[in-house]
Amino acid sequence: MSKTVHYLKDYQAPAYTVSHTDLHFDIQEPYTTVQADLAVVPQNIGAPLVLDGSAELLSVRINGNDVNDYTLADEKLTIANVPHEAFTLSVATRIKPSENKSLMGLYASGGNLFTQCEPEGFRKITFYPDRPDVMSVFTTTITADESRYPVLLSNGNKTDSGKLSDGRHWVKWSDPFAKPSYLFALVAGDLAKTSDSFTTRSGKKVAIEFYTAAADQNKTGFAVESLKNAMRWDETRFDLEYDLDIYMVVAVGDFNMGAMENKGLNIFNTKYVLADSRTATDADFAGIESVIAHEYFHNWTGNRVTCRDWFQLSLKEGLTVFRDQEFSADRAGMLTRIENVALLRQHQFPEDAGPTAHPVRPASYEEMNNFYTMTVYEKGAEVVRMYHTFLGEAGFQKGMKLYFQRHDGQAVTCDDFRAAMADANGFNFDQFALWYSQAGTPVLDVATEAQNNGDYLIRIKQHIPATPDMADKKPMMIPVKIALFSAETDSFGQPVAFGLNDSDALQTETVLRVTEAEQTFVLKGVNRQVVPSLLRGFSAPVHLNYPYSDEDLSVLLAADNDPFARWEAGQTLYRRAIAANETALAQKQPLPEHTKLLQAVEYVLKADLDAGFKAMLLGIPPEAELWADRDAIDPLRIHHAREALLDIIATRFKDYFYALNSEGAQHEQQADPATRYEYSPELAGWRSLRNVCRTFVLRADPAHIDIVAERYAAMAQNMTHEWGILSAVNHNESDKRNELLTAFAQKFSEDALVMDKYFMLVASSRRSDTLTQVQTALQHPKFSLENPNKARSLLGAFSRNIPHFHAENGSGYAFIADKVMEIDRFNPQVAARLVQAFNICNKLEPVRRQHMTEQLKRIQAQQGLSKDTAEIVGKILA
Ligand code: B3K
Ligand code: ZN
Repeated sequence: MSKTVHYLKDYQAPAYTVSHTDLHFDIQEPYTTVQADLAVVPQNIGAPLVLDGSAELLSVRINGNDVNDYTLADEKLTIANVPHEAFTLSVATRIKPSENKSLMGLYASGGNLFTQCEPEGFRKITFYPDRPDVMSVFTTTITADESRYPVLLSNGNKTDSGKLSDGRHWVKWSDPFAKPSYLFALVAGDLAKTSDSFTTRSGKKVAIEFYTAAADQNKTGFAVESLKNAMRWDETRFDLEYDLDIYMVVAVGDFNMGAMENKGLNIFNTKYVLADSRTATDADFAGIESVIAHEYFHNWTGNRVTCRDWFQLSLKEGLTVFRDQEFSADRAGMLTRIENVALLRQHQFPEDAGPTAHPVRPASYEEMNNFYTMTVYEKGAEVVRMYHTFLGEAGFQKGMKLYFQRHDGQAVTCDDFRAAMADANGFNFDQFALWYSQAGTPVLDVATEAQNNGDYLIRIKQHIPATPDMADKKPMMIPVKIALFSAETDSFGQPVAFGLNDSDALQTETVLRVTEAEQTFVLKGVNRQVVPSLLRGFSAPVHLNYPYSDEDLSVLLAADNDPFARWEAGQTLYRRAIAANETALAQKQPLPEHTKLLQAVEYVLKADLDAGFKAMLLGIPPEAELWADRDAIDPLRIHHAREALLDIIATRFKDYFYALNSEGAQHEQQADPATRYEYSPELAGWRSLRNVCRTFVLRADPAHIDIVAERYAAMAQNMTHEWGILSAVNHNESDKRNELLTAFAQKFSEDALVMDKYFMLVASSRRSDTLTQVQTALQHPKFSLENPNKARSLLGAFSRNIPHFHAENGSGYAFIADKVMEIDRFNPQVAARLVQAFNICNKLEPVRRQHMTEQLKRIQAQQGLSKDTAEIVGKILA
């Protein structure tokens, strides 16, 4: 296949727009025919009309007359001569949803039909200017057999319906808000409806309808409540109300990602809708709350104001992730921010340092689906958060107001957003534009100096590492939030006030505006020994280096009033300890004592802290994070160094872990029996702490599996506990572990989402026979490679299993490469995700690099490889 690269710099406004789109779907077996009538408005008179499409074309008419003079090539329909005035273009196409395994366009799942159009799925349905800056008012009529497809849904409000003589029926939907084709949706099938409603602040009653398989209807309650909470929150925090009379959510088991914000008709992966405490973990509940909110928030940030082109994806995604993060933080508390940062570091930082690194606004792409990335989403959200950090809540909201005032109903760019933030506040964000165009995680090297006159100097140097797309980078505008804490005995751990210049009042926290390659900031009136707390709240997505002593870090861990900074101090201590282990192991020396670190862990175990926070403080940085800035990586060496630290902590504090686990149990017993096992942030905190304790206990004492197995039945009232227990015993080499997992799979064999958990456990084990068990699981009657959730659970999890994926003989790489090639034949999007496990290739030590390169070349040579997978593999091998 010839490779086409799309460039941001080549953007051109559409030559033709479509003011109205009238669609007629006639659903038959096995074909669905689609009649599309477009009210086309020439913008560039005389230009050829070019439409995107890959469906089977049946006919083309203009103003009712057949058109035969067109060309059809490379998924484009070109008509050279079209009227110079507005005209009606009618296109008929035919598609076969039951054979569509790519899950883009119109496809079948469990006998029902669903669509996924973002970014370029609409062209699989009909021929259309399938680009986000063509916004059109849609009406959609669906005709189908009534017994097989009693439910027929599309965007907007239901405006008409009727029955036909032959057992067929039809429904017409009208969406009054102009939208791009990627927000189109259609659902047809036999689905159960859960109804609710929400009254907006201005008194409008909105119908809420959730559609699921009948057997799942009893699991929608939490998602419905989450939606109502999100609707209320967006009114209070952002002054944004819902605009249609109905909001529908449909759950589907076969879905390429989490969910999709189609106007008025969200389509969701079942994973982000269905939950009860017996089958979903607390983390699943939190995930549902945030994804439901995220898709709802898109109604304004994404749908009412959309993207001019796909390079601007972060305009809607970064902003909407920021909004959902803020929502979750308001609901679940301070730990949310730490979770966001941990996720960013574990997944986005490696992306930014690897072969697929790209700016928040990419400059080019081959396959747009490859750019729904951690960079566009999570780093994009950090970029939005930085505006907030510079402007404060009030200033940020002023910017949002202006953004909607200027751009409601438009398709715009990240620069338009930046301009709204700047203009509403009189703040110069010119230099800030670099956050959209420069990839790579900036590195800040910080030094401090206390002077005799009480001045405290903070010197910050920044540099942005080269990425494959760009070598030399300019200094960026970076908000660095700081505070100082006393290191003196009489005032130990107290915040220390400072002035920023002679006239300023004293303060205890400030945001330094870093703009130069090297810059010095002076804090005045600091007349004591202090420990600086830097990058509080993780005020910018950067690496920050500062020569803290272990002593300093203990001060921050114990006394900092910023939860992120406290956690970060602990993380730094862990990182150092792992590095020290690695050196010792390499030199075949005894492991270090880790005195300071173990004191810190003991402090955490004993301290009067929120249970969830304690659990988080006991979390050791994952391997993927430890690989940052390294090359010639031996993944197993780092893995063993990390494991050794975990062993030390487990052995040393075994009694604490037993005790804390019992304390958690008591806490749970004191809760109201009716809500004891239900999701709530407080109980979730205890449950996560208990699960951390269980893991350490099983590590220190593998024989404890017998007792765990006995208690298992009593604990099996709640999936968080079941999951925690099974995760803790999952690495155990005894048969008991296999028995427990098998019993779990039997108990939940009819629940697809719990079976995903089972497959994930199988694939995540450190047991020596894991690859064999994974291969066996491929044959499990409940496994299907065609189901993305299943593929991700088993293969995605295996590709993150360090000792097995990175087995020195290359067997893990060969196995995943086989599966990438197999999946690529029918679902390129899922394959292109999975193949990114190979992103680390060029940073590996030579033997593994060689193994990985061989596999990548084998994939690259596959006949008919999708452009999705080809783009990623090409970048890794480049
Ligand atoms: N906008 C969709 C993602 C579409 C992904 C296409 N590969 C979901 C979301 O971000 O809300
Ligand atoms: Zn989104």
